[in-house]
Amino acid sequence: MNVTVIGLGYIGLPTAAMLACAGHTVRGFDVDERLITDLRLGLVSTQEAPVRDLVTQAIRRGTFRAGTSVEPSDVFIICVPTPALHGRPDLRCVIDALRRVVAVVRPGDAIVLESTVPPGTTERLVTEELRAAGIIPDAVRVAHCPERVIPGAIVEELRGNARVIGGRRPSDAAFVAGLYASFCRGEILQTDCMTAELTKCVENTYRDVNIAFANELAMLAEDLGVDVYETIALANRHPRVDILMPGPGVGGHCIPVDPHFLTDANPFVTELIQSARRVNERMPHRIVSRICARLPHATAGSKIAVLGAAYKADVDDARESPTERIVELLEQRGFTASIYDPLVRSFRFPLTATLEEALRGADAVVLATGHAVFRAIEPHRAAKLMRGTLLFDARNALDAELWEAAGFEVAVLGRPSRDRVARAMTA
Ligand code: SAJ
Repeated sequence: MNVTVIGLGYIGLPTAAMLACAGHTVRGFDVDERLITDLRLGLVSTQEAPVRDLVTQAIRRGTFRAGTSVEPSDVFIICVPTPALHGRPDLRCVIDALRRVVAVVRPGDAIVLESTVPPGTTERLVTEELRAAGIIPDAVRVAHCPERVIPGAIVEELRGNARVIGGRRPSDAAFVAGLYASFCRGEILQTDCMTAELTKCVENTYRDVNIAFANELAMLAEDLGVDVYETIALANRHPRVDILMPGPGVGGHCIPVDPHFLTDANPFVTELIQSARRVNERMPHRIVSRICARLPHATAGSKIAVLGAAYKADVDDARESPTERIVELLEQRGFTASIYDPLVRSFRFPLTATLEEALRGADAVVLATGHAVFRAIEPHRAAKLMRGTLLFDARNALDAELWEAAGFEVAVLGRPSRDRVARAMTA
């Protein structure tokens, strides 16, 4: 088939390449002209090696071309961002993409929306845009096929994950299912548009609520003087319990956003979802309060080294990263934050060029992202560079004993301090 993929970001680009390698003729469109120029030159700038390899392969085969306009095609797949603006879904990119599609769409073509949207959006927007262009909506096939891949394992999950395809009519879902079956080895589950939209939002909201539960347990465990990681590990040995891990908050462009699509649909019946959001949003406060409690003699301008700007381990993406809020709160309290992340290229706050620069003269160091490179830091070297001796590990990712042996006072989110444990045991 001739397929056009609109939006060549972390989902659209690998999807386009996957289809091109499966034998389709694929054209990619993006509003970012520099990205198009780079792709035409064969330059693929993504940190995930399998994505780079796949896109390079598709370009070499000649079945994938990037362009600056949307041209006629059998299928149009829209993979553009749908952020939340002040807690409400911002659908401007989807509308812009749809307008480009309806300008060239022909009867019998299919429009597939992969972007996460609030329930009811696909049918409503596509119908509105087709009508506005004078096209009878029923003449076009329409489906919502939410992306489900996790950054860090995109290619593997694109191939292997089950897909949910919601069609406006069962025949629309069946048509699109045929296309996705050409590269997806996972099960392809067909339903209607609204169910597919709700399912996607539910998946990410489930994760947000589960992490909020873990974060609440971390705070409770600290107060009780118990190690939350041991507790979660033991509870997860129950065959029907699966609690996620606490952390400094929930980042990324999906999980902190998608629950709003549900709460916005009905604020009165989504109290649990709203509470979970609040718990996760407050985690940076908890971390900064614990750091401040440990640095009672810190003066204005005391330096805190923050390791990690990415929203999670081993990715280069810093969107909605909890580090942003941690830095804001540290600065509000008069600290100077020096942030180091060797994977991230652009961040709201300046990043130091080296680890040494971040640590030199610091009164404390906070681990905000569990990158593998941070686990390789030599604590003795860090101790020599720093002025203070506090390590706050918000990811439970570092070897506390090793850091303590190098003279650090180690505080871990969800773990009581060791002196507190000792006091409790002698009481
Ligand atoms: N996090 C925790 N504790 C955990 C797991 C994650 O605090 O136990 C934090 C991470 O540090 C990060 C945030 O949650 O800040 C989100 O990370 P993630 O790895 O849970 O998810 P994403 O945002 O990278 O990808 C999610 C995935 N959704 C689900 O697993 C249900 C992915 O499959 C979706 O395709 C993606 O959102 C999306 O684009 O919607």
